Amino acid sequence: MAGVIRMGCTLTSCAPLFAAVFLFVSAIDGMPDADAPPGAGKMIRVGFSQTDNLNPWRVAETNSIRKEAEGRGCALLYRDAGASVQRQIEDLAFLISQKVDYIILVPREFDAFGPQLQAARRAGIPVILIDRGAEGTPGLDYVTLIASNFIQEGERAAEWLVQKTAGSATIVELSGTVDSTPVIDRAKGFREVISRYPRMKIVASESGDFLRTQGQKAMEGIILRAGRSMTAVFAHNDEMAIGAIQALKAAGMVPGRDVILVSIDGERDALKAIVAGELGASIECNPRFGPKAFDVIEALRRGEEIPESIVIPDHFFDKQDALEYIDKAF
Ligand code: GZL
Repeated sequence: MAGVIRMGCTLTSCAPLFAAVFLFVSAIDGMPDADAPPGAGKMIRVGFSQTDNLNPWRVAETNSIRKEAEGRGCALLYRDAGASVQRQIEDLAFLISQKVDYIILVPREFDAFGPQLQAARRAGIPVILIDRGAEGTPGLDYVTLIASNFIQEGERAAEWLVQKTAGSATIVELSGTVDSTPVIDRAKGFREVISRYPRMKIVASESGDFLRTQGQKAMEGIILRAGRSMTAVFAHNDEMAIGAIQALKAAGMVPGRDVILVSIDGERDALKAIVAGELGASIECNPRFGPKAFDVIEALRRGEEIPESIVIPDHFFDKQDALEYIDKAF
C-alpha cells in the first residue's frame, strides 16, 4: 500500500521578494534558520517502510512516525508491506527510486534485506532501522538501530515467572514472527534465565506471528495435544497472550489461576487483562519511535556522529502499576 503524505513548506529557492516571508515563516514554525547549511530549508523527504499494521503495536508505531513527520515538516513516503517480505523488498526499491533523503525501515525478518540496504547505500540514502534489526554493518549498511533490548525483555519475563512459580513450571511458549530479531532475542533471554532452574521446562513452542487469532489457534492446538499439563505461558507479545487467554477459557481453564501468563508489549488490552487477574505481567516494548527516529535525521543533517544502536528503555507492568498506566497505553 503506497502513500505520499506531504507536509511542510516549499523549497527555499525563492525570489528575494519571498525570502523575507520564508525567514519569517521559518522563525515561526521552527524550520532551519537562514544560516543553516545549504539545502537545509528544503522539504526533507523521508521514506518509511513498515512491515505491517496487523496489531495495535504496529499501528501505534506507524502513527508515531507519521505524527513526527508532520510535526517536523517532512514529506513522508509511506509503504506498508502487509507482512510480506517480498512486498517489503519491492517497497524499498520504490523508495530508493523516488530518491528520498532518508529511509526509516522496520525489517520484517533479520536476513531478508541485505541487497536493498546495499542499494540504498549506493544511492546515497541513509537508512535508519527502527524496532527490529537486520543483517549488515551499522555505520555502513545502515546508520543505526533504534530498538528495545529484546534479550532483556525475555530475561525479565522469565525472572518474573520464576518468582511467581517458585522455579517450577511447565511452560508453553507462543513466539512471534519467525526470523524477526524480537523473536530470536526474546527466546534467547527467556531460555538463558530458565536454564538455571531445572524444574522450569518449555514443553511446547509455536509461532502465532504476533497475532491474536494466531496465538489463540496455536494455544488451542497445544491444549488439544498436551491437555491441562501446562502451568505457564510465555507469549512474545500481548496479542498472542490475549488469544491464549481465550483458548484457555474455552477449554475450561482459569487463566491466572490454573495457568500463569506473562507477555511483552504493554498494550492497553494487556493492562486490562492484568487488572482482571488473567494476565500476570507484561514487559513494555515501546512502539513510539517517531521522536527518536527524527532526532537521528536531524543529527545527521547537522553532521553529528550517530551511535551504532540506540536502546529504548522498557517499563514493567504487573498488578501494581497496570491500572495507573492504562490511559497512557496504546
Ligand atoms: C517489537 C516488535 C514486535 C512487537 C509485536 O519491537 O517488532 O512486533 O512486540 C509487533 O507486537 O508485531
